[in-house]
Amino acid sequence: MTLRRGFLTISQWAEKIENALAHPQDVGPIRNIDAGDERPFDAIFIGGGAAGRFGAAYMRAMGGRPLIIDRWPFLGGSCPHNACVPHHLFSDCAAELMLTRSFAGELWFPDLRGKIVSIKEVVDLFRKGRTGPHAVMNYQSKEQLDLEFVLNAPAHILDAGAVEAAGEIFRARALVLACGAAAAPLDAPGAHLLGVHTYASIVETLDKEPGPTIVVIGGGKTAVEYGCFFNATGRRVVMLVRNRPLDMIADGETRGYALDRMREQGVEIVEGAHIVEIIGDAEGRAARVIAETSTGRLEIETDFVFHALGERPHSDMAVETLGVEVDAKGAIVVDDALRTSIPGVYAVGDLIGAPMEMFKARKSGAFAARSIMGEAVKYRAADWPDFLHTHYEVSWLGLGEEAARARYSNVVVLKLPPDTPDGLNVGLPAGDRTMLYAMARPHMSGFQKLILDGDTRRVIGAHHVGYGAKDAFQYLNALVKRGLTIDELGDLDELFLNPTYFIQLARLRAGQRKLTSM
Ligand code: FAD
Ligand code: COM
Repeated sequence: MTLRRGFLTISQWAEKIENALAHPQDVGPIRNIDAGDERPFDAIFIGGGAAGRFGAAYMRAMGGRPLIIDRWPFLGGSCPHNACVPHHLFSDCAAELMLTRSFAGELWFPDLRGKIVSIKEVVDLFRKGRTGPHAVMNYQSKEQLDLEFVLNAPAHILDAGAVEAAGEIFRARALVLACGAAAAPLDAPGAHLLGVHTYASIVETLDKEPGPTIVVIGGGKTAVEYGCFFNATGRRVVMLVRNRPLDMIADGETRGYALDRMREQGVEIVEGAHIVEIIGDAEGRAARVIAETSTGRLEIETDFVFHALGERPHSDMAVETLGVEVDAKGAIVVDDALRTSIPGVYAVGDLIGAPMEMFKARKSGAFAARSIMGEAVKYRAADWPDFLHTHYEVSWLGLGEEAARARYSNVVVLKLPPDTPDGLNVGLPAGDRTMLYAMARPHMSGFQKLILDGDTRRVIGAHHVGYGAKDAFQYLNALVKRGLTIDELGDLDELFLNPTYFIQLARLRAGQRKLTSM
C-alpha cells in the first residue's frame, strides 16, 4: 500500500493498524515515500521506535531526508506497544487499588477485602486502547513531521549503505541502527511453559485469568512494577530476587520506605533466590516453581510466572551482516557522536545499552541525526533523574545520603517525615493523591529527602516516594546540575500543596548561615 498522497485520519490509521497486527501478510508493507523527491536519503533508520522516530524527525526538521523502516505497522516502537504505556496503566491501577484496599468499606470505597480483581480485563483494555497512541504516532509522523517510512516490513541490512525491505533496496549515505531490545530469556527448565510471561508476552498472549498466586522473578524496575500491580489485584505475589530488590534507588532510607510499603501490601520478597525449575501440568501450563534460597528449597504452586531479568539488545543482525562491535551484553558500542565501529553506521536507543530509558532513546536518536547532518555533537547519558513505580511513584536524582556522606564532610538533610520516634505517625509529606492517607493512614503518605552540601549550600541529591513528583524531578535535575543552592531553591514560588515540599523546606532553613538538618 502506498500512502504518500493519501490522507488517513487517526481512526482510519487505527483500523489499518488493527488489521495489520491481526493479518500482517494480508495488509503487506505500508509505504509512505515521496516519489517526487529525487534527493538520496541522508539516513535509513532501521526501527521507528522512540530512538528512530525522534532521530528521523530531528533530521527532517534540519532539512535532511531520512527514511524509517519498521517491521511493525506503526511508529513509536515498544513504548506504546508493550513497555512504558502498559507499565504506566498497570502502575496506575496498582495505586488506585492500594487506595481502595486501604479504605475498603470506608467512605465511598467498595469492600475489596479478600477479593481478587481481574488482570486479564486490564490487559484486554490495554490491547484495545493501545491502537489509539499507535494511530497518533503514524498520523503525527506523516502529516505533521513529514516523515517517509516503510512499515509492516522487516529490514535486512545488505551493507553499510543499503537495506532491503518490502522487496526493495533502499540506499542512504548513513545507516542508523535503532532496533531496540527484548526481554532477556529465563534460563531455567520450564521457561517455555504456558503461563510463563515477560512484559511483552503478557500483553500479546495472556489467554487465561491468572490464579491466586503469582511468582515474579527479578528485583529490578519491571519486576517490581508488575509485581506490585499483581499484588494490588488481590493475589499472593512472591518475588524471587537473586540480589537486592530495588537496588537502583540511590538512597537507602528511600529504598527502605518503598520496600516496607510493598511488604505491608503483602508482597513477599525472597532475596538470594535461584530458580531451579518451573514444573508444568499435563496441558503444558506452569503449575509449580522450585527455587533454592539461602534458607533452603522453596516450592510454590502457581499457574502464572512473570520474569523480568533485564533487556538484551537486538544487535544480532548488525553483528552478522556488518561485524559491528558489541560489548559483553550485546550492546552496540558507539562513540560520543553515536558512530559504531563501522564507518557510516550509527546506533541509538536501547540497542546501545544502559540506561534503557526513553530520554536516552529519543536524545541519542536526535544526536545521531545532528551528527549525520554535519554537526560536531557529543552525547553520553549522565546524571539523569530516575524513577520507578511500586504502588507509589519513586523519583530520585543525584546522590543518596550514604554516597553523599562518603564524598562530603558537611552533609545536611531536609526530610519528611522528620526523624522523630513516631515519625511514621506524621502525615507529612501530604499532597496530591496522598491526602486521604495523610488524614487516616499517615505512615502511607510518602517520604522525601533533600540532600545538601552544607559548605557550598548546593543541592546534591533529592528523593521522593509519593505521586506526581517525577514531573518536578525532570526540571529540578537541570537546576541541580547548574549548581542550585538552598537559597535559590527557597526563592522559587511553590504551588502549595505540592507533592515535594523541597521549596518550602529550603526556605525554612535558608536563613541559617551554618546549615543544619531538619
Ligand atoms: P524500541 O522502541 O523497541 O524500537 C525498536 C524498533 O525497531 C521497534 O519498533 C521494532 O519493531 C523495530 N525493529 C527491530 N528490528 C527490526 C528490523 N529488523 N526491521 C525493522 N524494524 C525492526 N522508559 C522510560 O523512560 N519510562 C518508562 O516508564 C519505561 N517503562 C518501561 C517499561 C517496560 C516494561 C520496559 C521493558 C521498558 C520501559 N522503558 C521505559 C524503556 C523504554 O521502553 C525503551 O528505552 C524505549 O522504548 C527504547 O526505544 P528504542 O527506539 O531504542 O527501541
Ligand atoms: C511514545 C513513542 S509512546 S515516541 O517516543 O513518541 O516515538
